[in-house]
Amino acid sequence: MRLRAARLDELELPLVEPFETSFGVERSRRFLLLRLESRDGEFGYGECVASTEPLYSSETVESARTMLLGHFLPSLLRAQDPSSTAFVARTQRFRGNRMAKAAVETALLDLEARRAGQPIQAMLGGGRRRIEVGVSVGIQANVPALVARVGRYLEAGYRRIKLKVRPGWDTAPLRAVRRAYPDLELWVDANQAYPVASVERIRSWATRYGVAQVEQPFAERAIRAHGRLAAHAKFRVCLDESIVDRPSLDDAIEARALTSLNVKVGRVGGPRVGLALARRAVGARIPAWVGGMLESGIGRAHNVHLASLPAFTLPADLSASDRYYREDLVEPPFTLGPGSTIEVPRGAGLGVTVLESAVRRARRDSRTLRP
Ligand code: OSB
Ligand code: MG
Repeated sequence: MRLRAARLDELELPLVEPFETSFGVERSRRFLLLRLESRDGEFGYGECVASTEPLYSSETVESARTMLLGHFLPSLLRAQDPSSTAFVARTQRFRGNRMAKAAVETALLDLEARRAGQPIQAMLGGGRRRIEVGVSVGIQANVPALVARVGRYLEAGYRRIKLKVRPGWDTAPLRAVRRAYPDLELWVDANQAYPVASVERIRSWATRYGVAQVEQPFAERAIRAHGRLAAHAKFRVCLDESIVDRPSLDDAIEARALTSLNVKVGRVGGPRVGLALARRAVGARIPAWVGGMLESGIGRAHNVHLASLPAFTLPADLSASDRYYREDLVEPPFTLGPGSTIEVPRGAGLGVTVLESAVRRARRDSRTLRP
């Protein structure tokens, strides 16, 4: 396979409603979209999940653009072997920049799968036809608004709800949601917002309100504090930001700091590493699941294929298109099916059609590199 072009677009898509976390509020998502084209006329898309500001991780749209245009894409276009596995091997020695790397690996994987006439799922080893999903609910203006928001997601068919929490938005929202929906499977995610001194307080409210999983309450380097919370807990302790590679996962497992693993393709630097981490966790009897970063239908399709592999057993943070964007970039849009599931597309590559007209409408900038 030879490459003909790499197009890097910057897009902006307005969210259907603002998404507030302990990091702040997002009203629209600005992100990079990579389109690779082979000489034989096939193409592949990859989405970069780096956001405008370095809040979730140190990467940003600007840092990823610099690395992609200045390093990863020129070397890919020059490479003797432009395959996704060779790309991963060549860029392993470069530190960090995992979201930028993941954008390239996913685009190559889509391209390779299309050329092979197979869904990405099959290229990764094969998996389920449908995946179980939940929904991540941002911090709302007040508690009644949250209860109403959760109610609408339950009516839409979501069976697992993840509430974003932070100090000052935890006990009152949880009490109200639990009172309104006594049997609901409830997870929380704090995105590192709590000081490590709050282990006992978190344990107390998470137990009282029947929270099944507490995600990343402490700073990404605070592995021991997560271990203290996980000890004797009635709920799972999930790590997200803390786990970026194999050594960080091995150390966290040894410290008994996690009882659930959130795998995000961007955070760990690509789907193959993500799959290897999930398998490592499962080997230690820690369940894994696929997290999301408010991706468009393109990044979400990649996530859906990954989440269909047998290593992933807990419901993913991958919701229907209409939970994120009024006009998604793919056709057909993702919809919620029976049992809180999303169907894995069956066609070659991503298995969904990328709407170039929608990409053009959302485009703010575009650069094309050639060999
Ligand atoms: O921590 O899981 C997170 C979105 C942006 C940054 C961090 C996170 C999230 C989500 C979104 O929870 C989940 C989704 O894409 O549905
Ligand atoms: Mg998280």
